[in-house]
Amino acid sequence: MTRTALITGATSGFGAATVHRFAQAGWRVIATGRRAERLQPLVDAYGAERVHAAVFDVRDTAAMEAALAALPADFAAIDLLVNNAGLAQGTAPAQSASLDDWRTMIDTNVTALVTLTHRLLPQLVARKGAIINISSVAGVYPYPGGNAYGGTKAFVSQFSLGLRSDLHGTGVRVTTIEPGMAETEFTLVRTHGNQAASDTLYTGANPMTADDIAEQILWVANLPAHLNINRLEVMPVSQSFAGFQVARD
Ligand code: NDP
Ligand code: 8X3
Repeated sequence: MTRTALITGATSGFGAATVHRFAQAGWRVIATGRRAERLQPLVDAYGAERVHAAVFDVRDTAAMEAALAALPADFAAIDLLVNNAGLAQGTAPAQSASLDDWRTMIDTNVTALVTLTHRLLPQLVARKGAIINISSVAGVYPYPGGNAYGGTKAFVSQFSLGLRSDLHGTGVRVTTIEPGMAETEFTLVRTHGNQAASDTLYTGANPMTADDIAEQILWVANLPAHLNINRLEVMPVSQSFAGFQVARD
């Protein structure tokens, strides 16, 4: 039986790579994002019977509802929700960070994620489906400038574990993937469009790729129904941990 996945943030990075991987593996995919011109090529590549583009801002609940109501019949029964849409904005210390940036991250990474999850839970329970939430190592290990972004991702990881508890006995699987550094548009967005900063971060660092993460998402989704990966933390070999810092008088 063909399964259907709804993948948010499919216009770029992990989400776009995941659409390719799932469509190639025979899934039906609902690909979402704001940039319609990035979604149409996915439909063109695999056909409208394999990929459906749903254009909406995840923070706009009415638009989200309208997109779900407009799903073609073949895409209406969702087996897997991949909550991937998200962003970091800013790297400044908390005391000089932009409150607008913080609110954008919370609205996108937290509020929109729980809204879509809440909306789809009844059918995921009915279908014994699965949820894969994209968190980050930034939600596990603090680093300077990670402040609100790390906070949103800590929420995603803990919310996922809470879902596991509440969904006990339903057969619904919930996984958090917590990636470290991967080269996507992530840093371009985080720096409000500074391509040079993005290039500097990734050059020579052998970061993970979007395909690396897409492969893990597909692996998790294809595991036997009696197995649940609770959390999967993954980094490039080139990235590890720094120590505690001490401020002296
Ligand atoms: P990209 O910037 O390449 O992709 C982000 C995606 O999220 C885009 O498709 C974008 O679509 C979508 N998105 C952002 N805001 C909204 C919105 N308001 N409404 C709808 N869609 C939105 O980054 P990544 O692929 O790297 O990021 C994907 C996820 O992975 C994020 O949650 C990120 O926090 C997480 N992550 C990334 C890591 C990395 O190093 N790259 C590491 C760990 C986690 P559009 O702008 O078209 O709407
Ligand atoms: C982003 C991962 O390592 O850039 O979620 O903080 S990292």
